Amino acid sequence: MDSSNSAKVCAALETFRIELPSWGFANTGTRFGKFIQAAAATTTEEKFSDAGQVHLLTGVCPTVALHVLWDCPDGVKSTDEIKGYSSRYGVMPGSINPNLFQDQEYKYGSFGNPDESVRRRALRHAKDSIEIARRLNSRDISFWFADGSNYPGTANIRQRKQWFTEALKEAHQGLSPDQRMLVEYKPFEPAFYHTDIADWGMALVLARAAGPKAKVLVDTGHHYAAQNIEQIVAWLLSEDMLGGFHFNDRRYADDDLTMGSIDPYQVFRIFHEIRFFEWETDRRADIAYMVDQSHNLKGKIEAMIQTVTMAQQLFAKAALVDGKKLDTAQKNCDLVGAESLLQDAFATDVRPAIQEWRDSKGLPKDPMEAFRQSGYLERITKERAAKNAHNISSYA
Ligand code: PSV
Ligand code: MN
Repeated sequence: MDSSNSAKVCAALETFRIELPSWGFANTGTRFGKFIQAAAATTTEEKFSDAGQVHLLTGVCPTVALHVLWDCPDGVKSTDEIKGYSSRYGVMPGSINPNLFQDQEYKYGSFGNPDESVRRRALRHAKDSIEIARRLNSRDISFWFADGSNYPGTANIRQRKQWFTEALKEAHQGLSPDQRMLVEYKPFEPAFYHTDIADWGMALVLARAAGPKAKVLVDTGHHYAAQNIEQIVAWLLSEDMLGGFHFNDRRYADDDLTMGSIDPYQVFRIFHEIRFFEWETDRRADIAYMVDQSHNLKGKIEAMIQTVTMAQQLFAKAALVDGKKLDTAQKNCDLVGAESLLQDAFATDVRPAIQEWRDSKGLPKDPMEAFRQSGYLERITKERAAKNAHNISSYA
């Protein structure tokens, strides 16, 4: 790679940070059962410790996303403990994810539940989550709703839209000036006939209604197969409504596989749209890059390191597309020329330049190898095996 490309890769990496999900270090599974790993994290402290390892070795994951019900067992009171984990393990709390889907009360929905007392309870949880975020200095409160219905005719879709609008507006009023509300959409699962926020358009309408600090969150697994995600990204950018991403890959549904494992070109195209927007507007897009993955079979920390490494590679490749040349090719309708600019960037091996960058930061050139040599996995496997052995449970 020539030195100007190397410099582009390094400059891009300086700006790239990606947030890890606490739940990616925990035992997870499918609706058919959980596969328990001896080294999996079962406490918030262990999740911070594991996320801290990934940050130590990669240097680009300073924050960890928290899921309120799973990570803040005492709600708002958990925040002191969490601050302690944060300073002990060198990673800060990141986005705060309210849990509006797991309690029995939410069987027929949260903000969209026909029962007013359940809607109020959901709103209380949303406000508590905002307070947790405030105490932890977290900027983003990230809302995903499992609300929806399984059978035609069983839910008043327009009424539920109204309830969502009202609740999101009220939650928005509780935000501090520097906080943001992210609204995530998903067209299926666990509801299979309709979900209340099924796509980016619905999320956009609700975020606009909620208030100026609400933006849309794009989870790459939450689309129908073959949907053009980078076009959605381009539209949200042009509307100034793109707040963040949950990255994961998929083959069929919301598979939560490792980012870039199935279709790395898809992620590259997303990053390209963002870089091209930044080149054209000469301003940085304010986007929270986050991982949302469940590693059912792979070792969790290794899978996370693999994810971060892949994310850096794809971001760096996108930085190699020459905005000016692309703009000219597009204006001249030079289709092959324009497309080749993307293809050539994607085909460039950016790994040596990334290694150089890591070296210049005092980071291991190969974070995976460094992790395997570190002895961390052996230590936590010993420490956690007995606890995990008693954790066998199944959804079946
Ligand atoms: C739902 O599928 C989702 O993508 C939401 O972001 C949740 O918060 C997350 O997964 C974890 O279950
Ligand atoms: Mn998600």
